[in-house]
Amino acid sequence: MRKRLVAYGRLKPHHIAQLQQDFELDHFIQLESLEDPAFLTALANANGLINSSLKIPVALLDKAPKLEAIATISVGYDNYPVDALTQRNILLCNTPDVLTETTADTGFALIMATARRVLELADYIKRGEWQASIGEAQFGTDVHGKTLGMIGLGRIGAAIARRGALGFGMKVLYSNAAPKPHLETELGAEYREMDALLGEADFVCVTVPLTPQTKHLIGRREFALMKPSTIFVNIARGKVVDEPALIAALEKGEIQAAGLDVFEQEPLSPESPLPHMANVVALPHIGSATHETRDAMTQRAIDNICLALQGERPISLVNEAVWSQRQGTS
Ligand code: 8YV
Repeated sequence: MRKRLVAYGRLKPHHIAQLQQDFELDHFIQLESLEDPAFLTALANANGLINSSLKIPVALLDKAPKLEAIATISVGYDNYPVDALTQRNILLCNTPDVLTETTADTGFALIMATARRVLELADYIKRGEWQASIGEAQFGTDVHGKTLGMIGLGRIGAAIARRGALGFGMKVLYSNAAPKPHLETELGAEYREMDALLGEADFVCVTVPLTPQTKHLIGRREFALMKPSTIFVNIARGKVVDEPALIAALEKGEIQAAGLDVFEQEPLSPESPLPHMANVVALPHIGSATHETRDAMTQRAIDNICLALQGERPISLVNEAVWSQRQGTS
């Protein structure tokens, strides 16, 4: 009997056709609530789930007793109860690698846009205010040759650091759970304790995953350690930063500017002052959002779920323990 798959999120026709070749597919583009009866019926019979942005609570797993594997169309997996999935022997697969360079491009776009005040000055010209040569009030800050402080130096962090060091002659500092000797050799990157990095860097760029340990990693104390000229960039997850502390630091001039792709609440609350602040460039979580990369991420998720449901090892697996257990090696 063919296995049953639930897919959540917008998919291109060729991706849907591919899934329908192998599975009985129940596809949901948007749900008002996780209690949607059609969704719950589909989930009750599903062997697999492919998901872009639904947050999956443990209680939902109780409603999916046949679930063998989940493929998320994202590298981050903070939307999933990983321990509960592992306990239930459910594989969780993600999409690293294919989005690394695109997300690093977005990170660098934020560095450039904040430092050179791109949006603010594009608005200035749109308002018809460019009537004489610009003056010091419109000057920006150099990026090349400055010090880039990376909080987290995983795949995406390393790709941003590479752009900084090799493309812009920046000195790279990093703070990370594990030292990265190969990047020290390749980029001349230097390890720092986080507090020291915050005081030294001209640009502080956050790329750590969201975990209980990194929630509000950057808050009032950390902003106070930064220089008034620091430009802060968050391309990771909003909850890594205490947002009221960030707003206060920007208002008080404790830091110069912020480039933000992610927020504590997404979509961003209409009440948030952040997108309206002159020294903030706010983007609607577009880190990996290009045609090419989203296609590649979806294809990776499809490949992962196909392999997992055929009993083969998925390409990118979050909870390795489930696979080892299935192989009888743990
Ligand atoms: C996702 C992301 O596409 O991959 C991630 O972790 O943040 C984005 O690139 C987004 O979460 C929607 O699934």
